[in-house]
Amino acid sequence: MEYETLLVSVQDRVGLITLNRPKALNALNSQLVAELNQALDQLEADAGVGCIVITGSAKAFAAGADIKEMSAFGFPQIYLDDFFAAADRIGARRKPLIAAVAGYALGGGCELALMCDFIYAAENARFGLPELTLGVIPGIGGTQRLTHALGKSKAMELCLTGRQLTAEEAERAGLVARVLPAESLLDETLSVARGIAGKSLPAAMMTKECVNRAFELGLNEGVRFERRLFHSLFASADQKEGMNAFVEKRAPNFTHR
Ligand code: CO8
Repeated sequence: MEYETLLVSVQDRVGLITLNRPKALNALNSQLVAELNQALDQLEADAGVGCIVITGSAKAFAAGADIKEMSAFGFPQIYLDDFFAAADRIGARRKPLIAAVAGYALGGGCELALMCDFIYAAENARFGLPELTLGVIPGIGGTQRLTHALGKSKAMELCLTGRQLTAEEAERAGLVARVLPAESLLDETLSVARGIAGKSLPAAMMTKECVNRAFELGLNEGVRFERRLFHSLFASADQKEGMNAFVEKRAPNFTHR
């Protein structure tokens, strides 16, 4: 499938999506969001893909939603059209999704990274929600996901001031899983993605589901949910294979990869 705003490839069971609007620093317009969903649909439907990486350029993961596209919109049309509701589908994906962020991840770009399951950042990455500067607020989950990731005080400060976090500060605050040298960001991320894609896919997807439930359920309900999925995996060939392989001191050969 060909896209105008993305480059998409599959190698070693890893789907790689590169945001590709270099002249606009990968600003998210309606076309990019629609194509991103099409690409994710394609990769999620592909049984040969076990993990997906989203990245941008060396200068910008994405510098926000496309201000030029949005500037002329008015209410109630933007409400009637439910503008950018399609972006919510990105955060509802079931296969593991990693963001490899270099350069600017601002506004909608930061929110896109937050929709992924975890973020690896290059040393030059900058995270921020500058929407207030434009007379608006974050609109694709930023006030919620950033607050879950950082806690109230830091999230509130970032939303109210538009201050950008460096990669190092973002890692210290728990927004970013690891900071990597810019030149090895993508290779290292793809290597980690290949490791995940080599595991049992149902178990990886259930892991994602369980961790995400921690944001929605109380502790007891969350643990009960996790226990039910844990029990259900004992109906899978991969559980037998994974555990037998350990006992027999060999690498597992999973069926559902
Ligand atoms: N939208 C459209 N175009 C953009 C954007 C953007 N967000 N960011 C950069 N560009 C364009 C610039 O206009 C410029 O284009 P041109 O060459 O035609 O003038 C080109 O990209 C290069 O940008 P700069 O020349 O500005 O590059 P610099 O290196 O000088 O600066 C910055 C880089 C600091 C990243 C700067 O471009 C900037 O501040 N960009 C805007 C950042 C921003 O405010 N982002 C938030 C946008 S609002 C948002 O994301 C809301 C999300 C929620 C929507 C939900 C709807 C329901």
